[in-house]
Amino acid sequence: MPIDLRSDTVTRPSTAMREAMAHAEVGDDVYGEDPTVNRLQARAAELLGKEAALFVPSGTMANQIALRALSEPGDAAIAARDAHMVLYESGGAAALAGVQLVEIGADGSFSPEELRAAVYPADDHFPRTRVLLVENTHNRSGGRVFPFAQLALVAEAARALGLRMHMDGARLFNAEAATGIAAARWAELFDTVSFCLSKGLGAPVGSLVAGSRALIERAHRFRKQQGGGMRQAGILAAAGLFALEQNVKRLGDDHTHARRLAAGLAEIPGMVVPAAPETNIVIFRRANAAAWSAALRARGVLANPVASNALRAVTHLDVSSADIDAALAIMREVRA
Ligand code: TLP
Repeated sequence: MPIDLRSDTVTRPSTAMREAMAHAEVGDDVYGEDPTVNRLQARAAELLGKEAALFVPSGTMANQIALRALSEPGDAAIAARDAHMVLYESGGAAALAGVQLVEIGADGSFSPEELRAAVYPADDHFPRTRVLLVENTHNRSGGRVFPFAQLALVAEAARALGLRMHMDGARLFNAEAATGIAAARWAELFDTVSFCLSKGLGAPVGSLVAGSRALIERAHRFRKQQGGGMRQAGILAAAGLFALEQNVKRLGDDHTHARRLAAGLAEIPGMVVPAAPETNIVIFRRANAAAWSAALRARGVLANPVASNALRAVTHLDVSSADIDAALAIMREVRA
């Protein structure tokens, strides 16, 4: 088996998780009759301190239906530079919500001043700026956490500007593990919050989006419209419930592994690790990233290039501390 550091999405369900899936009680969720989906949605709402939550197939759909629920076509939404919703959702904001995105800040965060400066004037020439999108942790900057005190100020400014707020919390529980600030406290600042079960939490499929009952009812309609109405989805929700029960508490291990990996990489000549990882993502610079990645692959270590001179390595529950040592030993040897 290769040591797969391409993403925390590559995890495979454990035997115990598969057991839970095999025994899940199921029904038709389009009729709202799947008891396991209903339990997962209630648990997610409770964890995030929201009235309701909706189970969806992917983080991308969670983000897209939340944006669609918070806006109308022709609106503008402000997002952190290089957010997943800007870079990696196939233009979904434009295609599905009809929303124009405006990027601000750096490394996943920004100030209230930067936010205010990005809002279009109230004039019929301009799109109406209606939504603020925050990604926490921020993937492309190496799993950075949005500093909580700064985010509280940003949220206050956003409210004063009449903006609605969505958090792409695909890795929200990593932010919780890194800061000790509970997911519900982060979520309190937002109208809608999504998180993924299929990344560091180790489930095969699924994300949730949470918010007020009214917003989740509206999101429910858009889930159906975008083809996300699933039937006996309890078999997947059972994996999600298992993940929330068993795998949130171990996320700190992934962060320890990421820091060890980053420290080891920083000692290899030609490698630049711009910042110590705060969570489970290490972005590092090296010339000829694609060629080096291919040479690593031949030795059984997988890490994706994210630019001509940068790579990403992500730790997760299928990577042990011995795997980190083995990966580093190979990374020291491989030249390209
Ligand atoms: N990110 C994936 C790729 O799409 C880049 C990865 O390997 O990291 N929000 C954030 C912050 C994400 O990182 C991702 C997935 C998503 C949303 C989308 O989740 P899925 O893949 O379930 O649609």
